[in-house]
Amino acid sequence: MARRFIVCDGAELARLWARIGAGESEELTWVPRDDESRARPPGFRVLQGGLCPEAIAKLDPKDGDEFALVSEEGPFLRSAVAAVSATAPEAPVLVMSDRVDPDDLPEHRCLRRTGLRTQIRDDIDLEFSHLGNLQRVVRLRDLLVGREKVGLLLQPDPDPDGIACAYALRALLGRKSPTAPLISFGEVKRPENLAMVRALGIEVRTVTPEELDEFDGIALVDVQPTVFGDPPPARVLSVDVVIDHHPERSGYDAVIRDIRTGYGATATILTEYLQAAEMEVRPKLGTALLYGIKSDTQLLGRDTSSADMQAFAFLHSCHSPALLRRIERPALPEDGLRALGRALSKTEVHDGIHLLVLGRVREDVIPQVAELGLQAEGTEWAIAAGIVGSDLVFSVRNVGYVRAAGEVVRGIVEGLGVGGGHRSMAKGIIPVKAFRETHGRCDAATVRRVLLDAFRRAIQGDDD
Ligand SMILES: [Mn+2]
Repeated sequence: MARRFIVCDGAELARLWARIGAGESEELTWVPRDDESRARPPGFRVLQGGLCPEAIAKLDPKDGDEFALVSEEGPFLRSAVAAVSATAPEAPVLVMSDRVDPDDLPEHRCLRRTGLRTQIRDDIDLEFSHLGNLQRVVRLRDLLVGREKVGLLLQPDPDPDGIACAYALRALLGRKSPTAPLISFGEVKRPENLAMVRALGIEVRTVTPEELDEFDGIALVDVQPTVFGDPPPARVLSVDVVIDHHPERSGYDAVIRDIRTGYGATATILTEYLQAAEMEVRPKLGTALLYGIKSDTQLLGRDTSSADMQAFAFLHSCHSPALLRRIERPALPEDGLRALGRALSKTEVHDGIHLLVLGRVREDVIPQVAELGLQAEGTEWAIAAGIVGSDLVFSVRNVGYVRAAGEVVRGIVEGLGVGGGHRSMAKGIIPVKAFRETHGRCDAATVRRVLLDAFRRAIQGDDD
């Protein structure tokens, strides 16, 4: 087995190392300072002959062995690096020092510097941050333990972040849906949100403000009371819990309030709670939280903090890839596939624009077709359009280095319908009636011609 030679400067650092506990393959040596007695730190032996190539040679370093040099003193570290280089030029060197700059060390091809104390310090700070989260969990549980029925209130048209958070909070409180239902003033509508509640088997109940009276506890996640109207229903202005990452609002009371505006998702806060409370995160919950973070941050792009990254990494190890796939790629219905087939038979990519007109389809087919359209060779913009109810709905995807999709779509629907989105994905809705009034008809050929024209103009700017 390859060995690690640890060379400590003085008894204090050697004792610190001994207290932390040496690794199995570590050979511990120390160089006593002039003023130090030779009282041997446990497990350590003196580096015979001091810091010189001969002393290092006596350790008999072999191929694959490594060195750690532990000191806060430049002269010590410079001699140590030089001595190792002279004896074992190929051996990697880890310098552990909080004070000495790597630039002040002799040239070495395989040398890393890290702080010994800062290493431990970082871990201590992390533990205190866990402790703070544990305290929040304890308070949450204390506050709600005696309540009969706690409503977990989400924003209207609840999104994956909110749904995942309520689901996690319910687990943290040790409750099931009868005593802690997910509730909202508006139903889950967007296809991707519906796909999530279906795949996870989570129920979100739509309630009226009056129905809040049946709850003797209310917790808001991923939302704050003042979002619910102007003025909001009186009952939500005084609640038990608010956990959110949106900008902090005033004008309401909450016994417990945890708002972290620097976070990309509220699911990150709940993930930290689960970690702090050392709760087992089952695949369903792990997948819900992972998807919550993924969708709120556009896969760790927009507004992502390092806390989101860490929560995501943790959740990645306990989520179910199959379940995530089912949420993100809902099964396409047969008639949707046939509509896609007809649209593909007319596929053309013009000026980087790939437009697929589907006719009447289920709404969730449209974004999936737009995704697919982006794969066509030469495509910078993919648009899938279809009729849903009495609306013309279109989804837009782009390659990411062109104009922002949301901006383009807002320009196109202006005066006709609604639209918006982000850098690389967007959605527009135009009532068929409004489309007909402006363009005469709303058949596939007209939709194709009008959308292509509009996108060309919007993407290329106003040079025609
Ligand atoms: Mn959110």
